[in-house]
Amino acid sequence: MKDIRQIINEALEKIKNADVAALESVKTEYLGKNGVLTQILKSLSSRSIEDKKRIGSEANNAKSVIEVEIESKKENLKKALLDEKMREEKLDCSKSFYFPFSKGSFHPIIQTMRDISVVFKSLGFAVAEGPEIETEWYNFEALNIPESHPARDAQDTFYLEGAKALLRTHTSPGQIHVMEKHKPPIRVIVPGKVYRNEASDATHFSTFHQVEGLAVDENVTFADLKAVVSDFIRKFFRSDIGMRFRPSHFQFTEPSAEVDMQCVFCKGKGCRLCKFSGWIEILGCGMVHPNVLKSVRYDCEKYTGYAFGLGVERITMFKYGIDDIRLFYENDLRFLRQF
Ligand code: FA5
Repeated sequence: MKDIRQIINEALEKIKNADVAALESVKTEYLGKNGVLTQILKSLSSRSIEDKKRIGSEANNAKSVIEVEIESKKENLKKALLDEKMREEKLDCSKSFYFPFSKGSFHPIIQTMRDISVVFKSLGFAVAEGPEIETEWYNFEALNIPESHPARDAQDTFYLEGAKALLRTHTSPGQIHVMEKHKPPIRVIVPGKVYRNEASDATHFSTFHQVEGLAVDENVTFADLKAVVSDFIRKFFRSDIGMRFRPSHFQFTEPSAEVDMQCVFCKGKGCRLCKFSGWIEILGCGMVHPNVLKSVRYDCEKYTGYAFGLGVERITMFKYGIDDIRLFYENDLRFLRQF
């Protein structure tokens, strides 16, 4: 009894003054395989049953006392270390300091794509992505534009050399990817970069961005399309800006329409930008053509849908009053810093 009490006192004294490394040696010395207390317990085999009970219980009790003390000392040491670190690394957030770099910002096109996504998400649309390199099937055939159809010439295509692949000319192939993977009901937008082999001017560029929209379900009508597009434009521009639906033609929609916005540069009077019409086209849309639904094996008797493709550069020009699309891609910091 006396010995064990002495052992405890001795161990507690060592623990009191130990650092992290010393704690480990104390642990080995008393509780380890060949530790003092383990030896005592091992030696009991030759003793009487009464001794075994009494000394065994005292030794086990001593083991737990020492173990608890080591753990609590460890915690205290850890806390002290952390406190010291916090003291050393303390930041005075009230101090102002000189930061020699100007803050970066998102490119206006990326910012617009994010803003567009926020509005459509609020209208219940999910956001998906499609590849920029496509096959003719996704970019044309599945969209009801067969080979040798004149509609293929309407979008001058960059073909990849030696491969039967091309740079997508619009985000509409995104419709096919989504429908192949999911069953109706579908409400999705597909934002992305598109490429066309065409000459640039103030409102056209060879690389630009579109946001595709697609909704497919039972009983979807043109009225739903009109409501969603009008609601989007109101929310995006935060005003009742002049807009009109104009009948048009796309192979993948029937009926088809284009949406024009009243030219913000001349307020509809007619200028160089709107080609003196007072309106600038911002999106194409329509009811998904039954052949497109068939190409993804949807039941076109049961489901109908609408789709739209929005020009991101065009609506960014509108929002900020930018009169030349090429400004987005010149990387002139004086232009970019305004956003
Ligand atoms: C299309 O690309 C169709 N895929 C849109 C569509 C989708 C119709 C779904 C029906 C259903 P379009 O070629 O008109 O259509 O282009 C759509 C929009 O992209 C245009 O309204 C315009 O805002 C923008 N756009 C077209 N060409 C250019 C260009 N070269 N530079 C910048 N923006 C362009």
